[in-house]
Amino acid sequence: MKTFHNPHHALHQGRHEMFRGRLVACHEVPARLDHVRAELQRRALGSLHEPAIDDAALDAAIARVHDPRYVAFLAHAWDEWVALDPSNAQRDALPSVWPLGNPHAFRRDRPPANFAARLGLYAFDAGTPLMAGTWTAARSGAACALAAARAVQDGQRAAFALTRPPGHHAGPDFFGGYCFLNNAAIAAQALRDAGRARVAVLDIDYHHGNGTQTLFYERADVLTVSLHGDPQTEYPFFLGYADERGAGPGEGFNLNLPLPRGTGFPAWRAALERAIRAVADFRADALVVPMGMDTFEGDPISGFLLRSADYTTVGRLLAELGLPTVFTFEGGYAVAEVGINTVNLLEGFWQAA
Ligand code: OKP
Ligand code: ZN
Repeated sequence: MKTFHNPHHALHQGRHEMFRGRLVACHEVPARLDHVRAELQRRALGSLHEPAIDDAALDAAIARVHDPRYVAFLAHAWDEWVALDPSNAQRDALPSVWPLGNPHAFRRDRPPANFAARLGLYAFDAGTPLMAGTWTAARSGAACALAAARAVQDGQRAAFALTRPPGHHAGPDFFGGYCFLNNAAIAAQALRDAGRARVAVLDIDYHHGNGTQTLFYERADVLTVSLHGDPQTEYPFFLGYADERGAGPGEGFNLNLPLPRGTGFPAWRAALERAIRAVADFRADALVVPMGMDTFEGDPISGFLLRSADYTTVGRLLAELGLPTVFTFEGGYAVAEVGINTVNLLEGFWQAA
């Protein structure tokens, strides 16, 4: 198995996120990825690569998923933040004003010139700091996703995009939940564009993959399935219910399996098996797994109770689908254990593949 790791990930290193009226230390830290890479090397699982993708191909793959105005916004965001006030160079950019969805309340068709306002047009939370290196890190992460999709397309059974910031909360023109570019969606679309007729995305992060759901909601060629904490109590709160089944031609091609906080492995596994059956029934030609490791019992911001050994089983169950598979690294904030848990899953997959 090939792992494509993001050599620029540490350029994205937020200081604070807004949480219930306070700025708290960021959970999504560079050490997460370093632990995974170290564990892959320690257990000699597969080979480690930097993505070798040319700029034009990468821009094209990003543009298949994200709106050009949003991409331009991200590319220039830091410079504009600093231009607003030179002392901003010392501070991460976080939004603090948003246009509500009601079309008679606020207009979303007039991106304000004021950059602090424009931040709120594209962000859906105040927990996703943007800094000088964010664009470079996120763009290089998209390159990892594209390289992993190409490796699978070239005949590898599986490939792993080991990158941060994560991606599954990012939509066509929005960021939030620590995510800017949707790496899993970029991989899924790249597989479609390479000729795979039906691609399934099976999101196992603790949090609903709202960005991916939004991106493919009206499409029948990409099945999106997500297993996650019930949005009634869990982030991202405003999407992820079981009655969201897709729309238009995509009707029936989105499956949400929300589970209550406190869910342990037996019930989680039963839901995973249901998700796997949906992927098999769809007759997918390829699989993308947004691989969040925040279902772990020790995760500081999540509420499921999976144990380290369970991830080996998860990997085996995913492998039994028999599909070419791209994994993208998403959440997982129990930093000391995230390497072991991630590699357990990948090793379980590999042993059964
Ligand atoms: C990103 B990914 C915790 C508040 C939660 C956002 C969580 C984003 C999760 N103090 N804030 O899906 O792992
Ligand atoms: Zn998560």
